Amino acid sequence: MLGKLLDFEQKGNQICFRFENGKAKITALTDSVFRIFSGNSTIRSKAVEKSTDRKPVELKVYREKDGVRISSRRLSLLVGDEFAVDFYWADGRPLCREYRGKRTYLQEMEKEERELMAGEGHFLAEEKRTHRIEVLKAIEGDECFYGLGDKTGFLNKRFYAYDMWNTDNPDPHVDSFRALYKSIPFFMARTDRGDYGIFFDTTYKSVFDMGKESPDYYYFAADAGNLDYYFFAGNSLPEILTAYTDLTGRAPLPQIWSLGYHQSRWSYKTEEEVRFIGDTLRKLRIPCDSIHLDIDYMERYKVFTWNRERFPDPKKMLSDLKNEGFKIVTIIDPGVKVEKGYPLYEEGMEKGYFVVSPSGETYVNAVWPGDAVFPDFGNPAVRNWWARQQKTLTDMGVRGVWNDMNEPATFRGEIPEDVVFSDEEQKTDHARMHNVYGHLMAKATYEGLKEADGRRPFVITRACYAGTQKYSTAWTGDNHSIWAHLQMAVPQLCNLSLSGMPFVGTDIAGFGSDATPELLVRWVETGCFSPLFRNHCCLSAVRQEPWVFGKEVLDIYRSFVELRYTLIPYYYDLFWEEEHTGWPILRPLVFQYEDDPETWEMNDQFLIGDRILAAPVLQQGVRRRMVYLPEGVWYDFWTGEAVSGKKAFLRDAPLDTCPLYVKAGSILPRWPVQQYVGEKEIRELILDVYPGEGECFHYQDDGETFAYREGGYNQYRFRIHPDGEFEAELLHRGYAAPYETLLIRCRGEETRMSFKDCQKINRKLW
Ligand code: MIG
Repeated sequence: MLGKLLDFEQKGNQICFRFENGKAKITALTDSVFRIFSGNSTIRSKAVEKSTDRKPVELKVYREKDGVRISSRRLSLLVGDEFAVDFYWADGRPLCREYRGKRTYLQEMEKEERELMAGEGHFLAEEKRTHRIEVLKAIEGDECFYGLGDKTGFLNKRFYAYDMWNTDNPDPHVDSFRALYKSIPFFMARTDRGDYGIFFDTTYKSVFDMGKESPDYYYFAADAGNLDYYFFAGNSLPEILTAYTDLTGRAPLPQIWSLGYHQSRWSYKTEEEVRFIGDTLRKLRIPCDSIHLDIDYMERYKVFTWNRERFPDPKKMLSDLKNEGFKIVTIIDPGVKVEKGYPLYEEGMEKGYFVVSPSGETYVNAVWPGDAVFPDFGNPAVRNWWARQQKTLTDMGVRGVWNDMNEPATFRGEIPEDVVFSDEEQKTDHARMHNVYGHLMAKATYEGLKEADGRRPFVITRACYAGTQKYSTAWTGDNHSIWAHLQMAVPQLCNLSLSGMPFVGTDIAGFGSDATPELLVRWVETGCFSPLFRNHCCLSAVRQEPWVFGKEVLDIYRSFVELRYTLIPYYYDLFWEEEHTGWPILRPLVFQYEDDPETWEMNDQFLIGDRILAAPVLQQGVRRRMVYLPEGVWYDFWTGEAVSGKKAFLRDAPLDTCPLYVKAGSILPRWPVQQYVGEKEIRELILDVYPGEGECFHYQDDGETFAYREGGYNQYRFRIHPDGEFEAELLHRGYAAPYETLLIRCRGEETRMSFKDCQKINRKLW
């Protein structure tokens, strides 16, 4: 396409190339992060909001026989004809090279065969073979690919192909799906030659074929937009994720209550029902911080309204629930009902805030309220307008906003690609803005909540693009109450985590289809560890609140919600760490132990931070399972037994047990069980110490404001040494209510220590 490489010119970190048929450039962000670009530079990234101008990078650039060599201290790139870019380590070992052969297309069907198959009802993906932009990279060893957002299937994406096109498909999501609600065109490759990541920053529909078409190469491609990708080289997956999230942003520290339990259903339809849910949770002593209101709280599905027949006094209801410790989260869809006299519709029409068809009239499709129009979130004025609407919710006492249907999903077919959307000051089309529609809606919601409420916004979104983590948490949409979806939850959440989205969860016990008692139990045993911990369910499905299947299920359910509440300080520490490093909360084993090949395809175990390993039961009727522990000594969370790792073994897992292991040398900060975060004033920190060598940085603040950004937090360091010596120290004091005592639990013994004066403590524990 670009043809022969003619010449180049270096300006600081940037090298511009002239080819026979066009221009291209490569920019060094650091000595291991490079941006590869060719195209129309007026498109502004939606993922990368901060400037990519970085400190000068020491580069040597010179002509070689096969092209232009760019060497940094860590990497060496060879740029050749057709803008082929090979990445080598500085010592010459190859890391990721362009595939120079021809593509070997997958078998094509005759037109007649396609028609016959379609006639029988087979769904056939459109066959599109070549793309305007195609980057082919060689597969040269035992590459594993991770990331790519919320795709179905397993952890390792090698041999599968996906589309990046935000899609709402209510059928049960299975391995063969090419797209779901989120488009995060970023993956990491673990190879024998080192690790790297690639972020193809295009909002247009793109394709990622990770070796399905051919075992010799993988490719990413698109038909519009720029050739624009970032290459991150690293010694480890954590290093690459840090670099990727440095570029696209990190999830900010959340309000701590949002780490508690959320109860939801489509829908709690009346004030009476919402109060009943709240009362029942408290009566049965199931800790819970939040109840979610689905579309039926609105008046005929009109966003930012309340149905006053069903909810006569929402302000009073929310305030009563607040006194019981409940925060209310309300759903908001993007579609605005077409209705004369509905202020949001009228105002948006008057100001031209809705997307229009190419001939200029407002584009109408249908969603829940019937005919609806769609805010043009690419226009900053529309985002501000939408942001201001959040105040109508916060004024009622709403504490979080749940953005649904923002792919955008529509009932009368997908919005045509040529419908006119804004991209900031430019006019463009749906094809360019589709994949960022939810991202921009979440951004407007975040900013509106921040302005109206002042506290850290709590937003949940279904559709995402790369970088949405800066504004919102996400859930995996309409899963089903089937065992296959409980199994898929583990790799799906791990891959979202590896795509820069740490605050994620599935609908506990499944959305569509009907849960069984056993499925609910096993799902809460797994899902209580997801950062976003919400039980949610479809209108048409049997109820799945914790109490509906009787006492045995309820007692087990409660015990896992309680377990989560005791671990909230640990989760909060992990979010603090994530805001600084980009490391997620849920981690596949490969993230911490990539030198161990056993971890590369581990789909049924995961880590919570670096200290806890969960091996949940994911199959019906199973009462024991195989557990694999990586190197080192681990302690069985339930029995305290020490087990040495690098081996697999069978562990009993009766219905009330999720096998859990804690790494030797871990210190787990814990709190007593509360019915909601903040129910008790906690001035004592529990520290579970697991013998070995390790340290724990523990973080504490007011749990809701941005004061921490000005130093309003406490940070502690706890250490355990192999000889039993324990140390505690307050490293940073900026929050007025530090812990007064520490309760140390180790080897079955409890030791309480005064920490009143925040003096440095040294104590022998054994
Ligand atoms: O197509 O608001 O994924 O969580 O309960 C249904 C009703 C629209 C889809 C969401 C689901 C929510 C439901 N919504």
